[in-house]
Amino acid sequence: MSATRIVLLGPPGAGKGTQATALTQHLSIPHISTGDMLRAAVQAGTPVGMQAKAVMDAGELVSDEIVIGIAGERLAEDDAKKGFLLDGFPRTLAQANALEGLLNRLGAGLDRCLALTVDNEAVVERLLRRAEIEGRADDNEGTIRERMRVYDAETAPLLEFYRNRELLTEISGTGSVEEVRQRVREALDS
Ligand code: B4P
Repeated sequence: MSATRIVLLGPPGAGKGTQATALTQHLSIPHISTGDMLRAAVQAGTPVGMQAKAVMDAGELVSDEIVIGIAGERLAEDDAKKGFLLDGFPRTLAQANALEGLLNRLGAGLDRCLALTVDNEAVVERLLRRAEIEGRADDNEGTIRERMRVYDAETAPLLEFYRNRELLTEISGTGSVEEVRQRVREALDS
């Protein structure tokens, strides 16, 4: 089977992490989440984690330099040769251009960009529910709204970027986790 290389886009709380977990198990490819990698760095107290913590807690984006560095290192690992699903990366045009350059150098293009779309208020509710369960420092209402503003300003332009490359498929993220999972699979099969 040829490698499958997917970018998963969506605003905070759209269900990226949730759908990525199911999809990567289904496709047997690694799930690469820059959010998870950054949280692990914070937890471990590494220099990257120490720089990222305050930025993440405020709902802002960690610098392109740091994120491109950690994503690039992860994509160079052996298991990513069979494909990957990128969750939460790229999040800026600079990151998207860096990813394109990196994949060009590896002689490997992206196959698809899946973008989950959801209503803003539904997202706030989901993330506040997660706050009760997981207690993530960036899941409070003020920070959630800031993350949504940052998404609109910095990440939403990537929809156009991938549409222009004829890689974009938009999928409604509204409904149960299972309903969204079904839509994602149908989109990939089409
Ligand atoms: P992320 O970890 O990517 O956080 P996120 O946008 O909140 O998405 P997440 O995957 O966690 O949530 P999901 O939608 O699955 O990033 C965190 C921070 O790290 C960023 O704010 C930034 O500071 C930094 N960062 C990460 N990548 C970066 C980059 N490339 N550049 C710069 N900075 C970067 O799910 C949310 C909740 O909804 C879950 O509780 C889930 O159970 C629930 N849910 C999912 N689907 C549902 C459904 N269908 N119905 C009901 N609930 C659902």
